[in-house]
Amino acid sequence: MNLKTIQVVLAVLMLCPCLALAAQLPVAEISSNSVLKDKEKGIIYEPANMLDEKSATMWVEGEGSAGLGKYISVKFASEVDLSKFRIWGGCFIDNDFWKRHNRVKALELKFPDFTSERVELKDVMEPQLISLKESKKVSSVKIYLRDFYKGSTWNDTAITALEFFDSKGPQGHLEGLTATASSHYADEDNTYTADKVVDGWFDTYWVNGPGSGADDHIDIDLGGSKSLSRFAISVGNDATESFFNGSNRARKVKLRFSDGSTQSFDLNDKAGVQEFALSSVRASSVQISFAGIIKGASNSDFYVGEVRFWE
Ligand SMILES: [Ca+2]
Ligand SMILES: [Ca+2]
Repeated sequence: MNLKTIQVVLAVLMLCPCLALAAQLPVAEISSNSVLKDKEKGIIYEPANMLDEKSATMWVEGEGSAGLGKYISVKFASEVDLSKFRIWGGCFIDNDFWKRHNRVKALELKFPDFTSERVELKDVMEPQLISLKESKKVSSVKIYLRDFYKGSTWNDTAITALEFFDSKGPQGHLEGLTATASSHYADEDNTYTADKVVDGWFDTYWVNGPGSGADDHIDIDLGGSKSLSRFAISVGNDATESFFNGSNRARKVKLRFSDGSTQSFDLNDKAGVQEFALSSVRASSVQISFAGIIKGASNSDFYVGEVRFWE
């Protein structure tokens, strides 16, 4: 196991505490026989980018063509019951970039027992959950690019994220949450609105409006009454260490649940997602506020990348 492989496994394990319960299948190694390298910008569009839960990182095939016939090779940590996979086909930075790149139209999954299955994707900027005709007991799979929707600018086919599941998945953190906030940093493109804390990407952020963040709150609608057991949050701009230190963070996070109860947690002043076990509580919404604000070195913008809840 090389260092990169270990990093991928660790990243997946840290992001998915639910793994012990299966549902999402841990990937031990991901590679491709075609990778785009932008030497000028020093960017490698490597396959591990599909596992990092970031919208601005992706795998891109490195051919002059659209890369048809090239493949992604996935090795699981053990033998798994592969039943479904979820794919973010194309470049998910924003709608403009999504249209400019090729999108995936058809894939062929080849299994170690020499069987295969072709699947078709819609041309929509949304994750697509694909169920296999029958679940396969495998420790690896190869995924071939078979067809594409043509981008308006670049003949590059991108995949931003991939997830694999057994028949029980997806069964991780709650999905389909909505969020509003007491304020947000206003720019033309609505880059920093509250919905960014529940969009699944660690590299998209809610940023507060005026003030340090101490007077702000985020309201999460859970989409129904849920029995909550666990909570995770990513506070601060974690794009780089200097961005992280440059902006405001917080020492404490407080959750006020729709039943009126509250729970507070101490935050470490470090980039990345932090997880907490909740005292069991049933709620349909949660208001999140912050205390113990740490001043940024270069600005007083308060960032939150993601908020997650588990039943
Ligand atoms: Ca990514
Ligand atoms: Ca986000």
